Amino acid sequence: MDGDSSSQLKSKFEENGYAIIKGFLTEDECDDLHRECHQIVEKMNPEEHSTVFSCDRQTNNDYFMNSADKVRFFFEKEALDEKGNLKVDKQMSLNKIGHALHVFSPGFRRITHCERVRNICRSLGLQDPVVCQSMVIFKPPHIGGEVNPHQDSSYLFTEPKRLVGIWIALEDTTRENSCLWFIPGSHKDGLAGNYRMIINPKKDPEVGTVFTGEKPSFDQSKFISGEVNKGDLVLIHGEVVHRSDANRSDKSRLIYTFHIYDEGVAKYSSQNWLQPTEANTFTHVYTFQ
Ligand SMILES: O=C(O)CCC(=O)C(=O)O
Repeated sequence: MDGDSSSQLKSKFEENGYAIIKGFLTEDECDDLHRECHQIVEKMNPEEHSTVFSCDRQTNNDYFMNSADKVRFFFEKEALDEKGNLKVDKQMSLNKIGHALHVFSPGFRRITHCERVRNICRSLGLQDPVVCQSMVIFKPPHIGGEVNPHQDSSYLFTEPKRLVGIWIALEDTTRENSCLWFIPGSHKDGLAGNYRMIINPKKDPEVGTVFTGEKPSFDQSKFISGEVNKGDLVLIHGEVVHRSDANRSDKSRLIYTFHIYDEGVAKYSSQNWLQPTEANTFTHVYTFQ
């Protein structure tokens, strides 16, 4: 990235709370990650992983809470029958996999720590960017669930707030197959209602997290769509309000995303649901090999 485009990226990001980098990955790189993902799912035995991910009722159990240093599987609600058995092909059944692909899956590990990502972090002026989690989000055809309006800092809080999401389209992403939607500039208002998901202070294996603060509601008329092509990257500020719709189309919408905070200036909250473990999956972008 040259000097000019790098300062333009920073100013767009600071103005809108998100910014799109066209053609970040090549077609081949997207296809390689797609294949890797397919292989991971092929090896999965669905009976061992019957956990649904829902964004209103955050998945709360140990399977989710202990996924910081693993590659775990979370199903779409509509992929399972009332007994928890799969109703669809397993390749079309998942909401997401997470949260340590950036360490344990070679292609995702390589892309997360490549020079292009380092250059983006430098352009944003990040001193010591650390990846704390990574996910593939599937949005399978017909049953891909919606993601309600939210701010990422509600889930991965740092003090001061210094969280950035990196979201990469591995397929074309349109209104039809559920692109992201943003309220431009909403990051400037901070964390609405101080709404946060934190570890349940009362130990309970069934209720791993609770919400604090006031649940915000956001003006639906202010959202604008962020349609992108295969290989494009979207930078997401930790406080920008964003969402995506359910995917009722017959097209899939595969993306890879990871979250970075700046450990050079910010402290990661010990109340966040996802915590560093001995597996050292909080990786430093500038030095991790
Ligand atoms: O990929 C999506 O549809 C939503 C992703 C998102 O909102 C997030 O990762 O914060």
